[in-house]
Amino acid sequence: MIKKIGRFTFTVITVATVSILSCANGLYKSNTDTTDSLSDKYKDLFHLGAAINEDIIMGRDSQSKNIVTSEFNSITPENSLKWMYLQPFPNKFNFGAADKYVELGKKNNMHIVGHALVWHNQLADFMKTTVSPDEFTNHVENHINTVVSRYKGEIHAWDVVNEAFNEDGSLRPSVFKKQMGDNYIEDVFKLAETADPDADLIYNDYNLYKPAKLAGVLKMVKRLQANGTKINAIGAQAHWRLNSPSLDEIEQIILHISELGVEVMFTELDITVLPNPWELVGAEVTQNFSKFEGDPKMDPYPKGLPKSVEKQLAKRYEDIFKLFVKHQDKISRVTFWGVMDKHSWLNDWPINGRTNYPLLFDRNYQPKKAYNKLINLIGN
Ligand code: 9MR
Repeated sequence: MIKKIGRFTFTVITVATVSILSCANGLYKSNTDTTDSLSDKYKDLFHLGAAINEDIIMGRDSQSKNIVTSEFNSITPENSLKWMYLQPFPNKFNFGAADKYVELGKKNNMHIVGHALVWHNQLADFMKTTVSPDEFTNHVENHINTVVSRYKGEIHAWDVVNEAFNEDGSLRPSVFKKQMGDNYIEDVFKLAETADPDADLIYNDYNLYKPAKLAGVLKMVKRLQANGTKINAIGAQAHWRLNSPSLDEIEQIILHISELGVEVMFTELDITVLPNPWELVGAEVTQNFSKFEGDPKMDPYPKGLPKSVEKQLAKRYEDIFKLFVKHQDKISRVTFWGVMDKHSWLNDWPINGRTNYPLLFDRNYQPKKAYNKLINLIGN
């Protein structure tokens, strides 16, 4: 028991000097005793991953990198493999960061995820201005063939298509749909399969706790299956809140997806603790919230998270993971969208410049209460 609570308590007791220095400098101390890391604890259940940014990939943030290589056994590139970075101009590929990313994963024996081949966001400008459908389709084929083949056998799983559905379950009117037609999802899954027949192929999206949206995605999966098109998993992104979605809603995602015989992945987990501007101004997602920038009501914890909220966050993570453990046979990966709070995208979305606390490691690279809850959930 002491061992379980004690990964970090243990450090404090036995190597007090080092540990005090560690905290003062904000250093993450990797595990030196025999206590398991987070991914060790969950290794028989599912992969545990983190999305990593370019500073980590390029070796400019060694403390985050130490956390990633000690605590997680899977990585996803937060931005570096998106189209606008990989192929900013027609047939001009930049593989610098992508190669380093894959090298990091291989060196540490990790489950390496590719994110994302087809997405309307962070797409190269030339794709938005290409007018002929044939030319557009050729670019998509070239992109998928070039990128997936380059990392064949090295990137184990690809987010082939990201965020293709509207909230009502209809197909988003993206440039891919416009140029390639309503069957484009199936077409690009086939291209990815041809380029690396052994890679796992994932469809990834947010808000799948909304029944109408999930229904749209499930219908697409059934169509692919009926046509013999390979699809291994649905990735539910999991950008969630302290009180929403409910555990029941999350469980429904797991049950519905697994019913189709595909794996369930929670691919972008983080939990915001900040006020939600949509509650103030309605649900219009295209709102510009810049008027809230600098408003203390919308950024209540600039100097630290109150103990009560920290506890709430830890409990929320614990409840969610209890559910994941219950359905471990259906879930193959859980990935956090980032490593430590300071670098989370949620500090700048949907309002710029706030102080958010959505992850397991704090601004000093130290594990939070939520981390301990997740470690303690699994026995030795
Ligand atoms: O975390 C990413 C952030 O750094 C980028 O600015 C943003 C641009 O849209 O994309 C973020 O990652 C997104 C992911 O690729 C797809 N699902 C939603 C994630 C959060 O926006």
